[in-house]
Amino acid sequence: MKKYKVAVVGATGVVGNEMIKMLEERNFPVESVKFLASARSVGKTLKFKGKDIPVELLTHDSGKGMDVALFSAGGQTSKDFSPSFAKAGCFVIDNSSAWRMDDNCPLVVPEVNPDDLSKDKKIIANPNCSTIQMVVALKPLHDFAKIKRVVVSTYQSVSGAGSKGLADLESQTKAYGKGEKMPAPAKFPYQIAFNLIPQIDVFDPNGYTKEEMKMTNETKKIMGDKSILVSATCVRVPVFRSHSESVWIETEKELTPQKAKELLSKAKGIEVMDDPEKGIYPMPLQAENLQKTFVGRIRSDISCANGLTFWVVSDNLLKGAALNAVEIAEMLIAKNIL
Ligand code: NAP
Ligand code: 3JN
Repeated sequence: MKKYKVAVVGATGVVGNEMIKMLEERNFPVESVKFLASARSVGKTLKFKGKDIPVELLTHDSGKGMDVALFSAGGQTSKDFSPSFAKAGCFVIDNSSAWRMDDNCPLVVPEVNPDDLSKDKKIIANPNCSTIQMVVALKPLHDFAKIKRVVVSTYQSVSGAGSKGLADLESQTKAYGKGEKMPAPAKFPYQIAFNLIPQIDVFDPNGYTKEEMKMTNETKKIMGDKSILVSATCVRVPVFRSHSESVWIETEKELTPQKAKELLSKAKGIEVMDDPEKGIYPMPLQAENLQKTFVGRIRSDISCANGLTFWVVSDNLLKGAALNAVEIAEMLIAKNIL
């Protein structure tokens, strides 16, 4: 089997760390790895399959000789450096929002739109975590009943906000437990422990946040259907890992909960956990470190015709970020593009 030279850009970050683990766990055919980050990290080493790999400084020459690079170093770094990787012939799979809405860049969830990948499109965007887990569940339902409208509320864990987000929840919870003065938040605008913050990212003039508008715009592009209407409310919750979503859809054709369960049970990447009488439904703690998207609480909306509502949970650092990126690379290989 052919093996590939793989770069991880932002290797020292929360998502970068998961990318390295996914490459290892999924036994991605690696010939060599290169771990890249900022000047702050030069001198550090990271483990790959038991070996110490030095972290190198990201430069415009870093892509030379590489086959594929997984980027998770923020939008500006991606805007600055992805083009030089692509020019060197290296495929870039970027986790930031930098390229998602660019018409020349595919925005891909392998279960939904693998055919958007092509040889000549070297920069590929990985969608936002909240979008990914939602479209994995929407796709089989859309193919059967055509979704007209989606109303979604998210319950997003602090790991979506990186290492400072994780540190805020940990330090605030510890301080509360010890009866100490609450430390000032380092990442979020307010205390997150024992609280909910109905703001993720900054507000747009239309009253939605940028995170919410990502869900609207990315869903249309991935599903290849501009007519799907999406209204999102994104909320940060005091959970370390895994995002949860309450999703409501209105379909053109009738879709019973039984049919939805059947379609979702057969869909790749999904596990239906839906037995309310036994108290079985997905929860963020149970989804942690797992590679599936879990769906439960599937029921008809009693307030309107052709309405269906359900609950979706997935590990935001895996399917929402690192796993989807590695699956895109695997799909490039399966399609003989890489
Ligand atoms: P993080 O823990 O803060 O890590 C940031 C990483 O980027 C670190 O490795 C950092 O290197 C590197 N970096 C920052 N500036 C750099 C520069 N100028 N040159 C090279 N490397 C640089 O953040 P994270 O949670 O892993 O998230 C990273 C990015 O992934 C986010 O900004 C976002 O764009 C994307 N993300 C996407 C999703 C999604 O929904 N798919 C979810 C979360 C994050 P140093 O350690 O050297 O500073
Ligand atoms: O907050 C979350 O749960 C997900 C955050 C994603 C994120 C964080 C910082 C910058 C993104 C993203 O992937 O949309 C970005 C970005 O715009 O690149």
